[in-house]
Amino acid sequence: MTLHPPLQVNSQRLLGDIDSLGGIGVDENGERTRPSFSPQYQEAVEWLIDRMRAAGLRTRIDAVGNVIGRMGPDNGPIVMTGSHIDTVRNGGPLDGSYGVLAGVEVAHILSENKLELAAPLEVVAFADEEGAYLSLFGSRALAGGLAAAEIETSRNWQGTSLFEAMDAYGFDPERYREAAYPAGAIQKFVELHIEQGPVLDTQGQDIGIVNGIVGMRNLNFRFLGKSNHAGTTPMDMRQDALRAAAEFITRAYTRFEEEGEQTARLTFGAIHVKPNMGNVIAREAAVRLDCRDLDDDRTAKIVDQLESIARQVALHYGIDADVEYLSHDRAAILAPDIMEEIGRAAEGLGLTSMVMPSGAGHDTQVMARICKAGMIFVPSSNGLSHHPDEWTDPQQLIKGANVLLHTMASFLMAKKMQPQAATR
Ligand code: HGY
Ligand code: MN
Ligand code: MN
Repeated sequence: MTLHPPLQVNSQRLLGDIDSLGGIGVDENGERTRPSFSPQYQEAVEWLIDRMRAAGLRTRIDAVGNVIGRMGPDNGPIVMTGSHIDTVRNGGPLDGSYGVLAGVEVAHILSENKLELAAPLEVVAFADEEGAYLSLFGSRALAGGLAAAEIETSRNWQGTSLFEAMDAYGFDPERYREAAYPAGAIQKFVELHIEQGPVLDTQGQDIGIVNGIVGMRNLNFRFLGKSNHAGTTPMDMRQDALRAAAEFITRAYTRFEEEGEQTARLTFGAIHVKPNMGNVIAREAAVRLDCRDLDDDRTAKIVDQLESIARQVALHYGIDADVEYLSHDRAAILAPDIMEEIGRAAEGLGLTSMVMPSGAGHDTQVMARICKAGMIFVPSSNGLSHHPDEWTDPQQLIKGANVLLHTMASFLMAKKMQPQAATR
């Protein structure tokens, strides 16, 4: 539904906010790294709370660190938008932050125009979306169903558990269940996000209307051999964990290509070696697997195949191997009526759009378990993301934010009021 004259976000304010938040957590090497439960993240949270309050939102931080801004009626099922402000290591300025700040801007416009809301609006920055400790942690806590063991066992690469990180940051990890919303409390959730892939950019489309989000399985394959001297140990008398891990990775990709998987994605993005010294045969090599597809059965089949390859390789090199299941976020199909509303908003604003799946994981796939959920994409230049050069044309960012504004307004408006045009 579009309003006349059409509401518009304040471009200068939104782009300024994106720039300001993008400057938080940038180290002396110019790298932006803002994992949840870190001092850099805390600085971003404090900045965000100020911006939320300036937009007329009442703010709170829940039991697991989700930052929540609210306006409108005290009761009634909530219309929610949001994303995340944590980043990957050396990440870009838009992944997550764009959706949170566009949500704050929506609130700002609604309050500036004194629009009467039929339902409460909440804008959320979810904790640890990137999974420094546990993938999609904040939305999983908010949606409910998180097991205490997941908080105790999930660790970052340095070995700090989520439990320890929360505790050190000032939260009581035992109280994580308090973050869960009661069933039915949220009626709709919409997330605005950069696509993080090349489709919209190459197809020249303004808006992506997301119909599904891939499921993600994260595992740790550990190869356990024996350290020894690099010079004196004959080649046929070694238990070399790193050589086994290298062969495992190669055979995994070979099998994946032989199977001709088209929609699935396989990534070994990280490896930890002990003792990690050039003149010592590795006693341990842990490789991190990220496997995705819209079809959860397909990723289950792929993981089974990789587990049998790991066992064969370990046998061949006379070493042990084990697998740690880190997280499994199920694929999500998004709500057709929210997709329709996004399409109407884009059309009303004279923008081109296309329906597409998301190859990236998002909090929306968790929220889809408890309410009607939708996602709006804008193009990523050259499809680049999880990279400091992640970039989207500012005009595209504004178009996406206006589509979010109109989509949210259509869900929130009590009656079709004639607001004055917002200030630019
Ligand atoms: O990994 C992802 O897909 C998301 O950016 N956390
Ligand atoms: Mn993201
Ligand atoms: Mn990301």
